[in-house]
Amino acid sequence: MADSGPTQADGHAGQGNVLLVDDEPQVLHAYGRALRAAGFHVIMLPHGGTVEDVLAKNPVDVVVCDIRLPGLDGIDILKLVRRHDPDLPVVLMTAGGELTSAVEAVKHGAARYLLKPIAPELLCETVGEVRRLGQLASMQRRAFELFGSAACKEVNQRDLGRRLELALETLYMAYQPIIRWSTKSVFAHEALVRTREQSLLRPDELFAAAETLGRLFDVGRAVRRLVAETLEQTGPRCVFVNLHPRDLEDDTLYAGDAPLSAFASRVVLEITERASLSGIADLRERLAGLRKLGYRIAVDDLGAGYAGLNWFVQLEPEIVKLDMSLTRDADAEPKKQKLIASMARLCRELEIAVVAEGVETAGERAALVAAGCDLLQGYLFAKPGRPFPVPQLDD
Ligand code: G
Ligand code: MN
Repeated sequence: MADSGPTQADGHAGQGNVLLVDDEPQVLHAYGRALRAAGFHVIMLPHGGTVEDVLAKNPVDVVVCDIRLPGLDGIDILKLVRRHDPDLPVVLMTAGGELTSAVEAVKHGAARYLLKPIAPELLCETVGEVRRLGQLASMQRRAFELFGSAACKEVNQRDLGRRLELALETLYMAYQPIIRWSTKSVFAHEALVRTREQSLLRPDELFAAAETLGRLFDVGRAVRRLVAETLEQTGPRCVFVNLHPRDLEDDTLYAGDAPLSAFASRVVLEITERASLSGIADLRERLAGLRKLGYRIAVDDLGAGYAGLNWFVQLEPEIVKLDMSLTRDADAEPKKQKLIASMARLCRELEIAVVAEGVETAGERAALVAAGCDLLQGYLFAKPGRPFPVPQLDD
């Protein structure tokens, strides 16, 4: 059918490609001519049935479309164009002042709404203008795709700063008892950092956020201040405090007037074996400084990381804490139990105290005790809680 196919009206396409849809042949040709004269390349359609096909095959910059058409009307075409390209401008034309259609047209994102008869200059000017708007829109979209993720990151970073601030404001310490099984008594408590900021509930998330923002020291200082406040209010208790390896570089840790320094003789600083100590300048002097204040040092999570002999030699820990991966199912795995027994024996010979962490079952407890571990910590006795949870010490 000759009248259902697109009619190519070749001009030089310097001004861009226009898809013109109108069911009145004279109007179609008159507007087509005007646009061509203004330098547009024009594809003319007498109805909307093939719009999708034409859009798929031709680079179209602007769609100019009558609102009243047989079959698909202007609004249908507008919706169809939006699905195809969010930035392709559509100019709708109508003979009457159909207000509802005008409102709908705007709602669906028509760029302009023109009342017929339309002066050729106004048509060309409008098409030229919306074409530029469309180009601008697609450029900004491309820019967002290219650089927007960086911008998003920046926003997230800002958001992260706010969330870390909230986390610091709502920081508190939970305490979990460490049991001396032979006397069924509490040997010490481990202080574990907690926050009410929902997005940073897990300590590893909290520390990752602090590290990203270069605020690790702020977390460490807050922890030590909170522990000091609690120690000030209680009797002679020993508390284990986790130290981020980078905290060793915080000079306030060594200050005699720092909040926790007053209680150093009651504090064991845990340094995890999961992290590296390499790169910490003057480690030996720093450790000596801590001991001079009265702190003892524990290797945390032993068996979970890569600490070698050198690490032990450097830290000379008073205490080691066996990682809970060693504790887990120790009663069901004789090899594990043997390994724990060897480690406990070596530590005894070196006069290093051993704490087995993560004890969850009576079976694990029995296996650990049989392997020579007397200091035990885990959910079996008490979960971490407000100072100070009462442990369950029944057999
Ligand atoms: O790395 P560190 O040993 O400091 O980690 C102690 C963490 O282990 C705390 O978050 C504490 O809540 C958790 N924890 C303590 N006891 C148990 C336990 O018996 N089982 C498990 N799965 N986790 C425990
Ligand atoms: Mn710990």
